[in-house]
Amino acid sequence: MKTTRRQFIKVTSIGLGGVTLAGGSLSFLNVFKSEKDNRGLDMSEMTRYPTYCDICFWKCAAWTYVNKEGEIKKIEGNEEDTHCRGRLCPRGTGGLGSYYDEDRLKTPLIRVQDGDKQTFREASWEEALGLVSQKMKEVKDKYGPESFALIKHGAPGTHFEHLFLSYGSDTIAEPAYAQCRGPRDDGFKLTFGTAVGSPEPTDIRDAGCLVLIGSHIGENMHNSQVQEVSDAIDKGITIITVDPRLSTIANKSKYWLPIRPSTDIALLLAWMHVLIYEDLYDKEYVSKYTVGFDKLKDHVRNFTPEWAYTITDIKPKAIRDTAIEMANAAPATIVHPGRHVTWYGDDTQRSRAIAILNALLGSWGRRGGFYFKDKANIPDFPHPEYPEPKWTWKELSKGKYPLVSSGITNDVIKASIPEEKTEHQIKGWMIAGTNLTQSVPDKENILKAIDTLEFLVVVDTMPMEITGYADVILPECTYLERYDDMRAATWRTPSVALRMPAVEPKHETKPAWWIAKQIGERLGLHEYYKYNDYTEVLDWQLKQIGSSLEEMKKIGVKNFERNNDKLYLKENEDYAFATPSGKIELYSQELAGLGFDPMPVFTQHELPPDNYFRLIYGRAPMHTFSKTINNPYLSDLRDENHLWINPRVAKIWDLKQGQEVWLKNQDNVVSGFPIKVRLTERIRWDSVYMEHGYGHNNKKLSRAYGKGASDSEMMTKLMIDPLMGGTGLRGNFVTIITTNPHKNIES
Ligand SMILES: Nc1nc2c(c(=O)[nH]1)N[C@H]1C(S)=C(S)[C@@H](COP(=O)(O)OP(=O)(O)OC[C@H]3O[C@@H](n4cnc5c(=O)[nH]c(N)nc54)[C@H](O)[C@@H]3O)O[C@H]1N2
Ligand SMILES: Nc1nc2c(c(=O)[nH]1)N[C@H]1C(S)=C(S)[C@@H](COP(=O)(O)OP(=O)(O)OC[C@H]3O[C@@H](n4cnc5c(=O)[nH]c(N)nc54)[C@H](O)[C@@H]3O)O[C@H]1N2
Ligand code: SF4
Ligand SMILES: [Mo]
Repeated sequence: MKTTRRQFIKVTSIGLGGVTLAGGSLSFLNVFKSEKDNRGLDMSEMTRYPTYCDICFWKCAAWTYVNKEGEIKKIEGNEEDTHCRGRLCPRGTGGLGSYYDEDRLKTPLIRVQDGDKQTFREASWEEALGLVSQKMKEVKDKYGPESFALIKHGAPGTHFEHLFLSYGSDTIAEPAYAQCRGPRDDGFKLTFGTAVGSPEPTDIRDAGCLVLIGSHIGENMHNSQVQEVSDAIDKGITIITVDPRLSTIANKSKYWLPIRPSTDIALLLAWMHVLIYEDLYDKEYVSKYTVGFDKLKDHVRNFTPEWAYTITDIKPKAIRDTAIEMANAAPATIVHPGRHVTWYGDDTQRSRAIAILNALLGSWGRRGGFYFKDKANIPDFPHPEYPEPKWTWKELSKGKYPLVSSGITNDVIKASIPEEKTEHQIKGWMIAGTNLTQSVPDKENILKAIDTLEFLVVVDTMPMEITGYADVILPECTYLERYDDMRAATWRTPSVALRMPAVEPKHETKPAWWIAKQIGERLGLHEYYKYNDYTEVLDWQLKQIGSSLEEMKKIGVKNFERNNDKLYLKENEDYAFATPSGKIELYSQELAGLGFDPMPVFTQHELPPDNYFRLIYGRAPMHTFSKTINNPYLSDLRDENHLWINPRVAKIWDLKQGQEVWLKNQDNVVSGFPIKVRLTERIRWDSVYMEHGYGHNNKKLSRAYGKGASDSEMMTKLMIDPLMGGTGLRGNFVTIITTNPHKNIES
């Protein structure tokens, strides 16, 4: 087998015809508000099995319904579950499409050389697992286990993490950090001593005012969060949305502030200025719980709304009025920390500014602000200590980014390119549950790394782009066909939820726990796998917390009393925050010590050059990233994205509604596929917007191939956060091409 110069293998799949769901396509709102049985299914004929949804990371507990013929008919929210309150979002309801998708990976595949062409051939599990463990052994013997990296996301991650730690490698990274919420969690930790975490401990149900900086809740479909916002709207909450685009939630807000993209820190500083200089902040809270107030007051002295207006495009009156709204509702005011916050490279500082604003409003630890979260502590199944690796992900990033707190995908990628001459070299990758070329904006380096890796194994459910580069593809079964770890996420009250198979795995697919164990045993790590079946692990763990697998199979989700009675701070109570000073750090001594700005400052970022627009992007409500675009039911809801353009711009450019255009970015990268124009006043003139996840270029994805354009493809400029290594994605500019730039090279 040739292991260098991997060609990306595209094989046109043989279509088996779309699988249809009784009752036709899913309607977005109807599904979200669906009543049981609205498709006339005879429920008495069904058996239900508990699961928690895997279509996104909100992990709603649900029931999978299977008929007498053993067919999955529907998935419904578990009424007892706080994450979903009995209702799934459209993606969760359409989740069974991931099971029925005829394009699924079906058997292990091994790359082979056929003349000058490379292709995949089907292989038995025995052969594929043998090859993976042989390669892992080889890398361990030649370079040390640390040189085999795991890049993972989501459910399969924990199973392979255990495998890698047992094998001796903690060279582990995932896009959820440097491409998602890393800067937010690090920024809040610097300020309050606690990361925000997931789900966010925002007490929206009791909030009087909600400020959303970009966060497009409603398109960002995190279930109970959307439900709490929706209830709060009914109760008359004041929403202030800062977004260059009239998002769904901006449309429901009392104030929409269509900010010039990249200038949010100026607005945040001006809000601080108004709260402090107009005496609107929570004085008692600030004096009792914070340090550095006088320095902050000095710092924001000149950051008036008039100053911010010239930068942000937001009128001084709007800035004052919204600050007053926040103060009026405080402490039941939430300045939402956001979630995908890797925007402009100063994201930890923007998150700090958001945290500081919340501190001035006294909302951390207060009803209607942020509650103190709690969770069920599930112990690890007993195993020997993990061996101590000689180096880990930390050594790849720590010297560069002093506050890095999790593995950075881009640093793992860099350390896999010999020309980069990094101190530690990576030779093999396992990729599980992340479509790296769509989710990590470093395609050139990804391809360079892949070109020289000694071995690449991908564990996925679908023939996604990343599988095209693998030496071995291991097909995982979907979440509806497997056990996984218990869900024990943080919340107002602790809970656990079980995922169990509703049906046997289709084709030759297998669960991640099984794949990891098989590889582990081939590597001689039997001591770390002292069970025959994962049910033994789950039952043991559940028994430690007063439940059992038998009980959980019946109820699916179990709610517990809080371990700690403190949901909010008590009136005037003494409280030590987990920061170096024990206080909320408005001024960060830690940042000052590291030579960084101890309080957030505004930096002017580059604005789009003439004839270019800033490329901004967000979520399609019925899709999750790139992974659901091929889902038969969800693709039915929206199978392509559109390019939002302001009509005034369109007039100058002579663009028509629905017209196909191509994009070219500042580095002359041209989009592979066209995207249709959507003319709308809902976007500023200086930006264009598209939903992330589309523009698949693997022909094996029969529904998703060539539909819409990929935002990732246009992201060749990264704005790196010097504190923690986050990759800001919004510094890319695009111009519009109206004639097909690929015409001459198309076959
Ligand atoms: N349906 C659905 N829901 C999801 C997901 C999904 O894939 N599908 N993914 C989940 C995950 S993992 C995450 S991290 C979250 C992400 O969701 P959020 O954290 O809510 O969203 P962001 O990606 O930060 O922001 C997108 C919004 O920012 C606006 N924006 C662009 N530039 C700027 C700017 O400079 N300033 C301001 N103020 N706004 C700007 C865009 O117009 C857009 O409305 O969504 C979660 N929910
Ligand atoms: N351009 C751009 N890049 C982004 C973002 C953006 O908005 N725009 N968003 C960023 C954010 S916030 C996040 S959180 C990341 C998300 O990044 P990723 O998690 O990488 O998202 P996906 O592209 O959906 O890739 C998920 C992969 O997991 C596979 N998969 C699905 N289910 C299973 C399963 O059960 N088992 C296994 N083994 N595999 C499975 C899918 O087929 C797919 O290949 O992307 C980040 N990158
Ligand atoms: S929010 Fe939707 S997609 Fe995410 S876990 Fe819940 S039901 Fe599934
Ligand atoms: Mo994310």
